[in-house]
Amino acid sequence: MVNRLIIFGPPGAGKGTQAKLIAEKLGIGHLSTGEALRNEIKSGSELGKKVQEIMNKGHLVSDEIVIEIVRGALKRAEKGFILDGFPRTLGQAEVLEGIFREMKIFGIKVINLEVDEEELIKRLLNRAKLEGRADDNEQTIRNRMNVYNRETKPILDFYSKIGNLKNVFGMGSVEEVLGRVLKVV
Ligand code: B4P
Repeated sequence: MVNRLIIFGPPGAGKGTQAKLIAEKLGIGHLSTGEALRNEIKSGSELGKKVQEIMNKGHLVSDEIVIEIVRGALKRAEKGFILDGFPRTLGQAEVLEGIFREMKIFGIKVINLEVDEEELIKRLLNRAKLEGRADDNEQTIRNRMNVYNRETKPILDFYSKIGNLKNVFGMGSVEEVLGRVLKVV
């Protein structure tokens, strides 16, 4: 089993859901940049206030902020890691490759969860009811989908060329998807 993973996919694909289960199963660290940013907001810091404004519009937080979070978390992840929500731009993917080289981290696998757009919107609207996340209203969800298609999806080509991309069908129950992911890692 590979213990250095990146989980990738559009908003609502189930990255957070699967990453948590995979991390438990493999005994590795779960690093969610979305979660780390939400914690920064909760802390009430000046940085948190800036982050909140950006996330509530469905936009991406600046690379500098997210890269610092990731660098710190990778240093602490001695038993391996699953990165969830990072990278989200080609720039972040390139910086991440540099960090991996610098920290001598090799043999990474990228899991891409494939889910229909209609199902994504349904899941996010449902999450809005359950968790009341400020970025889960219909207008923001549409913005996040556009941002994903424009800025995040091109990363798939990057990983496909490196040769470590594994596509996983992300429809069906959480357990079914987990089973498929565990098969490819
Ligand atoms: P994230 O926290 O990463 O959230 P997400 O992409 O919307 O959702 P995810 O794919 O994790 O779905 P989940 O498991 O919750 O990002 C939020 C924001 O943070 C971004 O918009 C951005 O502003 C900022 N951000 C984060 N990383 C950044 C970065 N690197 N750079 C810049 N900005 C960054 O699943 C969704 C719902 O579906 C849940 O309710 C879940 O219970 C349900 N679900 C999951 N699997 C299911 C299944 N198989 N069947 C039915 N429902 C399912």
